[in-house]
Amino acid sequence: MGMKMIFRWYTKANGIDLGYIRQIPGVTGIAGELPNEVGEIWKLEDILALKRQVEEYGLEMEVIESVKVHEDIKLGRKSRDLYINNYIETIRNLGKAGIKVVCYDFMPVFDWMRTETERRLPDGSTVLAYDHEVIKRTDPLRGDFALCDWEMVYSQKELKDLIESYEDVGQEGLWRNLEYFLKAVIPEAEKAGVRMAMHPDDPCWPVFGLPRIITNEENIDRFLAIEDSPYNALTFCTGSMGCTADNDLPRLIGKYASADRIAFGHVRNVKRLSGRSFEESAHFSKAGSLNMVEIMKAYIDAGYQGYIRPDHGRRIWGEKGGAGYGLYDRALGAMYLTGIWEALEK
Ligand SMILES: [Mn+2]
Repeated sequence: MGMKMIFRWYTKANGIDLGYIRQIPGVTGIAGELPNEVGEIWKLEDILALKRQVEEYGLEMEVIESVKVHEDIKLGRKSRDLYINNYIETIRNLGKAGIKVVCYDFMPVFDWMRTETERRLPDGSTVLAYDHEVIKRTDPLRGDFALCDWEMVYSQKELKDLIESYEDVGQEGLWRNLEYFLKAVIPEAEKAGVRMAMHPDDPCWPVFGLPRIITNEENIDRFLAIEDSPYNALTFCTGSMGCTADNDLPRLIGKYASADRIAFGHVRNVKRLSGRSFEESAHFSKAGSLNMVEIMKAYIDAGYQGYIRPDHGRRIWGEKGGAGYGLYDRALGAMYLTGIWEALEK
């Protein structure tokens, strides 16, 4: 197999046992993280300690997901240079520890956005869901914000200040701030041997009037052209890009993987509902709107050698905690994707 199947693993006291992850056939490593505050430098010794912990279970840690970008960078505030320097220092340390790929995103304020974390499907499992009508009638500035965990990340005042700051930045301002970030970081990432892998916006359109730019082919082309280097790459997420039928996923995977601009693939299904609403689903093609065989075939046809992981799973078999990131359904997803890959390859 040319690609490496990995599994996202959170550094939590009560997180998923690495010993369980190694029991999923075909999974050779994890995408790891450190619990640092956004903007802090990741210390080399901490990264190495985490890597050793993972390797004790016979698993690799060559991918980090994610190193978050400080809001001051996205907003283009004066303090951004300090945070960009810290970011570069983190990338250098990750490179020294043998990390090959860093997943990150450039979404203002919220990264993923859903309106429910426990929508029950007919089979009794629960999934994350996004109801566009709920988003349209929600105004986070009015204080009626009660969406999926974010109210625990920001206070009402912080949220208000942030959202108002982005009104001045706008879509083109966000592009300029991304360009400033990439011009500084990509040459250093290249020296460090670390591929920066941008995750698309999830969902791939603006929410609450906040700008979002990594959403479609035109914008991804624009993003990749800012620094024309394999180190300025994508985490191609089929679940995020697949929120709209406008994105032709197999064609885009073929295009970007052939050009060596995909460093990491998040492969999962999503079920598109009416309007812009959607719910997450099992990885199985029939469970959602995406053709997973065509998606995996696009990777194989492009000769893809990078990392792939199953993405969000349902909550099944009585599992608690970690919305989207339990063990069981993601393990089924990994196995299903590996099966498609093997069948196509043989
Ligand atoms: Mn993803």
